[in-house]
Amino acid sequence: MQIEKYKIDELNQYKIQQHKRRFENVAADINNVEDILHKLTEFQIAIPSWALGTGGTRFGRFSAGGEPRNLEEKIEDIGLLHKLNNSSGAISLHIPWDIPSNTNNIKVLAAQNNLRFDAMNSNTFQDQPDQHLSYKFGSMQHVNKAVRRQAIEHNTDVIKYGIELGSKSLTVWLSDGSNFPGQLNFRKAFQYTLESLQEVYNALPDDWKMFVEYKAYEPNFYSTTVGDWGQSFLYASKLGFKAYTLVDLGHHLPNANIEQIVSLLLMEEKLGGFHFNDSKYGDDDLTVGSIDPYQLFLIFKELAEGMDARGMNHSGDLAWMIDASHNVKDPLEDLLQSVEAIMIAYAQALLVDSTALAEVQQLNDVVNAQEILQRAYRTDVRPLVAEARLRSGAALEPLQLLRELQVREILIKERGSKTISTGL
Ligand code: RM4
Ligand code: MN
Ligand code: MN
Repeated sequence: MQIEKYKIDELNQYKIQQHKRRFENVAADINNVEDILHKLTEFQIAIPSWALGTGGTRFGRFSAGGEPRNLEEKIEDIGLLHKLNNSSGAISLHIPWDIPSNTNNIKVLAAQNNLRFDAMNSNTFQDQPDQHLSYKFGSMQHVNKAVRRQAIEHNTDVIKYGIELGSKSLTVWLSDGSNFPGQLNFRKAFQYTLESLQEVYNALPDDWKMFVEYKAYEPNFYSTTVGDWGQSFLYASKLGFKAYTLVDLGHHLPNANIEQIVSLLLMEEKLGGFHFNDSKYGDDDLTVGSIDPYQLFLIFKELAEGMDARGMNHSGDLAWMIDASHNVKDPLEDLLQSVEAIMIAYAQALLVDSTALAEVQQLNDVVNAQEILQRAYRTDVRPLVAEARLRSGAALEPLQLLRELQVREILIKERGSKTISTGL
């Protein structure tokens, strides 16, 4: 399915008066509005190839129908999203779920949809049907050298696919750990993992980055070998300058201060990228911003300020990705909501008066510090985000247009109602 540009323009035209009123209202109080709009237009968030099928949990999965049957259809889906919002111009692939059958065709298709290839993701947390040795007791940490070798080779294969596609980074998330006390020697598990990661690191092209993603628990419940940002930071530091920590918002213990973690990782030049989602309890994989939008804003405030302090480019210098987050929602609708929530938090962060904040911090004026943050957070920035979209030819209201164009109904007609996508 394709969305013709004139359909976007038609609905925009219908909404334009209302939009202009709202935009002018908020823009009147912002002196660097053009700069903010430029940053919003530039900002791109990668869509994961494994989040386009209907989600659910390991207990059940309730398909909405029309799920993409292959990588080509996944790219088509992301192309639709990008056409609607002009903010999701990249795809992040999970291997072996999405091995391209013909790399050249895939590259052409991605280019036609204005998409680039973001980080490649490896998978040593599941056993594949044709796999020789099992990952039941871990992969890179495994006591058996042959299992570690298999995991290393899988990762170097993923790098090869990525090179062919033009990706520039590898995300390694390991489910390695233990379920019971005594099961593992922690130091050995760390050393084996480090040695294995080092071999993968050595296979990276010069202009690639490697992201070491941490997770507090699940599927292992007693210990996790890359369990928190401290451990990830340790691996990344020992590996070298191409290795970074990746923060997945669902991978912390309850009430962790993620914005502080982000701030310090940025200071140490070890923050590589993000997986956005939201959670109430653990790795719930809920839509980013659906549970705690204030936390998302606080994270973005640290990101914007920390990146500015180091002269970094907001859009290109970190890898911005969404992780699976749709659960019972239509995945395309969920992804539009996710991107919108990220753009809103980013726009709010750009509104923070950082000079005034630094001054009141120096005076220990706690009350005004809160006022400054919440003034930005409570500004309705949706018209700014919409204006950035309008200027780049995308839809003023992507979600509404998706429904009006009956995208899901058309995809069901094209692909059938019983299709199942690869992924979790
Ligand atoms: C993990 C982690 C990884 C993702 C898998 C599917 O919990 O978030 O980033 O690749 O799930
Ligand atoms: Mn993740
Ligand atoms: Mn996760």
